[in-house]
Amino acid sequence: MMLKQIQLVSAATLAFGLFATPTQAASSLIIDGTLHKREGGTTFDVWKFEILGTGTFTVDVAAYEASQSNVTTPGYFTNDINGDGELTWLDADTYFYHDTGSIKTTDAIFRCDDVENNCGGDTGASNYFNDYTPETSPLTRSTHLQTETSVDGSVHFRRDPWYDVVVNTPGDYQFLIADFRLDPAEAVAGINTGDNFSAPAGGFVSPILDHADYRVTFSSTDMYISVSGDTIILTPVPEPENWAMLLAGLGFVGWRLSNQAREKSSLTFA
Ligand SMILES: [Ca+2]
Ligand SMILES: [Ca+2]
Ligand SMILES: [Ca+2]
Ligand SMILES: [Ca+2]
Repeated sequence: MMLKQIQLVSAATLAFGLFATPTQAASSLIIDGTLHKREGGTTFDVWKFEILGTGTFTVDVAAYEASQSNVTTPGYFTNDINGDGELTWLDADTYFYHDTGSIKTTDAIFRCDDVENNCGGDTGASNYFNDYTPETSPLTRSTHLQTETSVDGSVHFRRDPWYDVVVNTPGDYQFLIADFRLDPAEAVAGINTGDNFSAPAGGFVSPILDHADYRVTFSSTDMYISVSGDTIILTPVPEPENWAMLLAGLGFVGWRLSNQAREKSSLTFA
């Protein structure tokens, strides 16, 4: 079951902020979800991405709700991310695919598993699929660094992917989130084969092993982010000169509406 929570700025505030300082424009979207243990493996979630122009956005995953399994280990820390009173362990692994109506191995674009691990490597070229490289990929990603401080409440954030995506080619894509590792063949088959949620070695009574929660924060400074059902929509923020035209157009519409209202009221009261 997927739950969506949208952080919205009022249109008036956003328009004013953009007009005053276009480079400060910010939009973000938080999605929550739960993966489940099934016979043969674990489930994964697919979120569709409708990207309507070029730009950049950030993907920040929070999934681990405890820093480690043993409450007696120094540095033990928890964060009940979704506030459901449970602590679960999901070693999130994420992918972008083309969206051609289903999941095919030939649609896979790239993988990002952790912060600075399986998300670019030294050359930035690893974990791209189908012969894509950072130079040719329709979406290019670069991982944030372990030296950076978590900004989304990740307690084991090295294991929670955190990366920036450059949209080189707008289009329809799919964002897949899974536990540990979801090979393209497993994605096609619809089950993360042989997978278990990271079972704690000790310290927890009755650990939760049949499901695990995640939260992903998408943010952008040059694109609006919205969600409709399981489709996330990214729309480029208009350039400042286009804003002037847009606002002029809105002014014209407002003038027409007020004129119409005046005409209507004069008809009503004539
Ligand atoms: Ca994170
Ligand atoms: Ca929880
Ligand atoms: Ca991971
Ligand atoms: Ca697997």
